[in-house]
Amino acid sequence: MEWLYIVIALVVIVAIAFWFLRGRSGTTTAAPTTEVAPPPVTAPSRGLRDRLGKTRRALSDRLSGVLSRSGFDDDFWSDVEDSLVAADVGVKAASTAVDAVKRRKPENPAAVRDLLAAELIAQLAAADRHLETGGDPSVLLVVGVNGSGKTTTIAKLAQQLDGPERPVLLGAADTFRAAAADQLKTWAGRIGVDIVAGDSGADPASVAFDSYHAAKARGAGVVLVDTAGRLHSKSNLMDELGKVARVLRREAGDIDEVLLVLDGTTGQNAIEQARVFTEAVGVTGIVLTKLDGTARGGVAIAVEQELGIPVKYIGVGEGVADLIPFDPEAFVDALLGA
Ligand SMILES: Nc1nc2c(ncn2[C@@H]2O[C@H](COP(=O)(O)OP(=O)(O)OP(=O)(O)O)[C@@H](O)[C@H]2O)c(=O)[nH]1
Ligand SMILES: [Mg+2]
Repeated sequence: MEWLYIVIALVVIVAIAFWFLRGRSGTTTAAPTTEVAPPPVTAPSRGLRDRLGKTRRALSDRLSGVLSRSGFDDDFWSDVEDSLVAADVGVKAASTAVDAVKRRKPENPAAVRDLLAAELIAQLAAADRHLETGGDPSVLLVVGVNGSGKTTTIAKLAQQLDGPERPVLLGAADTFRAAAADQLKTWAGRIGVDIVAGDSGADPASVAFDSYHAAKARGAGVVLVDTAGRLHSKSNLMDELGKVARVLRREAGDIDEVLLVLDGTTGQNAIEQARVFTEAVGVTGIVLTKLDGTARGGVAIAVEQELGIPVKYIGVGEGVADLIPFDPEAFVDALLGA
C-alpha cells in the first residue's frame, strides 16, 4: 500500500508544479499588453481636444461659470471677454468677438458659446495658411528665440515633406551651440534625410549657403535651414540672422518660407518676438509650439490678429508626428466646442 501513497503524493506534487508554472508563464505572456505602443508617425497620437486640454479646461471652466449666470448685462459681457483674455486670445480679438456676439442678441448661454466660436473662426478665416514649397529646391528658413522648438519643428516638417520625388535636406546653421548640429544629425538619421552641418563657431550664413548648394547639387526638393535661438532684443544676433536670410535670398532667388517658431507657453510675449523677427527677416508664417502644455493656447488667435502673420502649424507634443496644420475651425472647436 505504501507505494500507492508515494504515487499519489508524486501526482499531487507534479500537478501543483504544473499549475504553478502555468500561472507564471501566463504572467509572462500577459506582460507585453502593458507596453506602450510607439506613437504613429503620420498623426498625433491623441486628438486635438485632448492635446489642447489645458487651455480648453481653463477657458471652459471660467466661461461656464459666467454663462451660468442669469441676465446678460454689461458685467456679463465684460466677464465673457475676460475669460477669453485669460486664455491669451488677446484683448483686440476678444473684444471684437464679444461685441459682435452682443449685437446678435443671443437668448441663451448655448447661443452665446456658439456665436463666440463662430466669431473667432471668422476672425481667422481670411489667412492663407498653405506652406509655400514652389522653389527648386524650396528654401525654408526656421527662426526664433532660444528653446522655442525650432529644431524639433524642423524634424517634424522634414518627416512630413520628405518623399522620393522631393527629398528633404537639412541645413544645420546653428553653429553657436556645439550640441545643436548633433541634435539635428540625430533627427536626420532617424527620419532618413540628408544633412549639411558646419563646424562649431562657423559663420551660419556660410552653412546656409553650403546647404542650399548641396541641396541643388544632390537633387533635394526642399532645404530646411535650422538657426541658433536668439533673443529678439540682441541686435547683433538679429543682424547675423538677417545675413543668413540675405544670403539664401541671393542664392535661391527667394526664400519660400521664413517660419518663426514661437513657444505657445510664453503667451503675449510671443507678439513682441514676432514683431522684431518680422522686421529683421520678413517672417512669412508662424509655428506655435507646446500648445499641449499650456492653458494659454488662445495666443494663436492673438498673434494672427495683432500681426497679420498666418499661423501655419501648431506643435502639440514632442513626437515627430506632433505637428499639425493650423485649422481655425478645429482649433476653436477644440477650445470652445460642446
Ligand atoms: N510638449 C511639447 N514640447 C515641445 C514641442 N516642440 C518642441 N518641444 C520641446 O521643446 C524643447 C526645445 O526644443 P528644440 O527643438 O530643441 O528648441 P530650439 O528652438 O531648437 O532650441 P535652441 O536651438 O536651443 O534655440 C525640447 O525638449 C522639445 O522636445 C511641442 O509642440 N510640445
Ligand atoms: Mg535648436
